Amino acid sequence: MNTPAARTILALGSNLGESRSTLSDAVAALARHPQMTLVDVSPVARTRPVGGPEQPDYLNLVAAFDTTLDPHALLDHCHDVENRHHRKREVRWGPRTLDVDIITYGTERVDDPDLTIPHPRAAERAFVLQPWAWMDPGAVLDGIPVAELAARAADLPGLERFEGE
Ligand code: A4P
Ligand code: MG
Repeated sequence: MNTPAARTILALGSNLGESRSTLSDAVAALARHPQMTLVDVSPVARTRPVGGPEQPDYLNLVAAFDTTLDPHALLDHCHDVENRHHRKREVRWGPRTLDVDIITYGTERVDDPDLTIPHPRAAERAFVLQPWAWMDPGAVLDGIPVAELAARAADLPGLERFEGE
C-alpha cells in the first residue's frame, strides 16, 4: 500500500552568500527528491536577525510540499540540502548560507531529542509566519490563524517584502 502524502511546511533562511539564489536553488533541490512534491512557495521577506551575534539581515521564505518521507527522513533530506549549500554549524543562531526547518508535518506532533514538530519557535517568529501568511492567508498553526500570530510577533517591525529578483 502506498503511504499517503503529508502536507509539510518548510521554512528557509539565508544571510550569507548569494541568499536569493540559494533559497531558489534549495527549494528546487528539496523538490528533486522522488518523495517530495512542491505545492507552493511564498514571496521572500527581508528580515532582521533574531537572536545570535551581530549579523547581516536574512532573506526568508516558506514552501509547502506533499511528501511520503516520514518526519525523520524529511529532516535528513533537509540537512542534505543544507550541507550541499556548505552550511557550517558553528554558532547557534549564527549567520548561515542556508537553514531549512520543518515547521509542520500534517497535523502530527513529534517530540524527539533531535526533532520537534511543530517547530517550537515558529509561532512567535514573523520571519516564518509572515511569508507563510502571504503564501496562504488561511493558514493555521495549532488552531490559530498564522496571519494573527504574525501580527503579534516581536520581529514583525523591520520585516519587508524583498522585491529584488
Ligand atoms: N531540530 C529539532 N526540531 C527541528 C525542526 N522542526 N526542524 C534540530 C529542523 N530542525 C529541527 O538546528 C539544530 C538542530 O535542531 C538540528 O540538527 C535538528 O536536529 P540547526 O539548523 O543545526 O541550528 P540552528 O538553526 O542554529 O538552531 P535552531 O535552534 O534550529 O535555530 P532556529 O530556531 O532555527 O533559528 N533570524 C532571521 N531573521 N531569520 C532566520 O532565518 N534563523 C535563526 C535560527 C535565528 N534567527 C533568525 C533566523
Ligand atoms: Mg535550523
